Amino acid sequence: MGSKLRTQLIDLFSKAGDEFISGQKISDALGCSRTAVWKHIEELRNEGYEVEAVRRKGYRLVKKPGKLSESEIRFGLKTELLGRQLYYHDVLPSTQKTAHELANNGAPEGTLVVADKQTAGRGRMSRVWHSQEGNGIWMSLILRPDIPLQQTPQLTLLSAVAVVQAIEEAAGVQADIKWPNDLLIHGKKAVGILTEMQAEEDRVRSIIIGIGINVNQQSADFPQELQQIATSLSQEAGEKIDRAGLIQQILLSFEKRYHDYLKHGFTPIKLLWESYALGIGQELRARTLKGTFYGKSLGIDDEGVLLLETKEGIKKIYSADIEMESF
Ligand code: BTX
Repeated sequence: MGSKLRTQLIDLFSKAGDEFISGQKISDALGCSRTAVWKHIEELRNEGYEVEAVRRKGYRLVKKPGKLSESEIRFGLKTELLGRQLYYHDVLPSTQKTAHELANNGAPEGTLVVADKQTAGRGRMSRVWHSQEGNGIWMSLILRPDIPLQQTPQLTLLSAVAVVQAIEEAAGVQADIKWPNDLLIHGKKAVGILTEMQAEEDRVRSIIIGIGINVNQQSADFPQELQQIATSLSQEAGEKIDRAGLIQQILLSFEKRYHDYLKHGFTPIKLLWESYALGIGQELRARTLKGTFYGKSLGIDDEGVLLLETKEGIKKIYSADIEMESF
């Protein structure tokens, strides 16, 4: 099925909710014959959708498949912008890499790349991000805000807030933010966020936000070296979490926060961020490329930079790995 027709069909079902839609109505909306409608519905069924067909009433979508797929992410998506351009792949080297290529080729703001598995998932500083199939959310979002370069760290913090809120909403689990890009649950990493940008002179051309979430892994699914430091949402919630539903919730919560940000600036995000953040007022160690600094965390400044009160005075930390006694 052409992806445009599929999107239209899924949107129709999505809007209809529990109601039946007649074959005629679908064929009018899609601009194709009744036979073609039937074929498209067969294809949805092959993807794992349960579509009920009742004579004289029409069709109704009863159940979405458990597998992650483009249709499943689209079905019921409530955003206006984020995720409306969607690229889903079963396997990719890295959604981040694909999103960079799409952004270079002019992909619009809100474009989302999702993969069920990554073979070369990456973290910061070329670190490896373990991205097994079937259990995680590995996705990259393209934004094109008209902001100066030095404000881009704010979007990492905005992403963290949006994801924490979505996880709470969709999985009932409360995660904490560890500056700048980790979400921890009971001290273990469940989410990593990687913000990269493409810039021209001193303006942002695009920002690519990579979000990696351990959703349904069991401890044994992680490689040995991660088993003590990583966790998944389902381990914490005690039940399986619907990945497509969580992606939709993240996009919705992200879109709200992003609108707030473009309209009212960073202050509302900063306040939310601080309410979820770990370690403000605590002693910590920040390992940066320029050396390791010790001091008390004073939180973040208006640009999203971490402020550390060291013996030599207040130090601004732009990028670092943070360690705290209490972790
Ligand atoms: P980071 O550099 O802060 O964290 C990377 C470190 O986290 C690794 O060195 C390892 O210790 C640990 N780690 C690796 N995989 C996992 C995992 N699945 N769960 C918990 N801990 C892990 C964090 O970087 C940013 C990660 C972003 C990942 C997304 S996924 C979608 C997008 N595509 C892509 O290639 N990267 C991003």
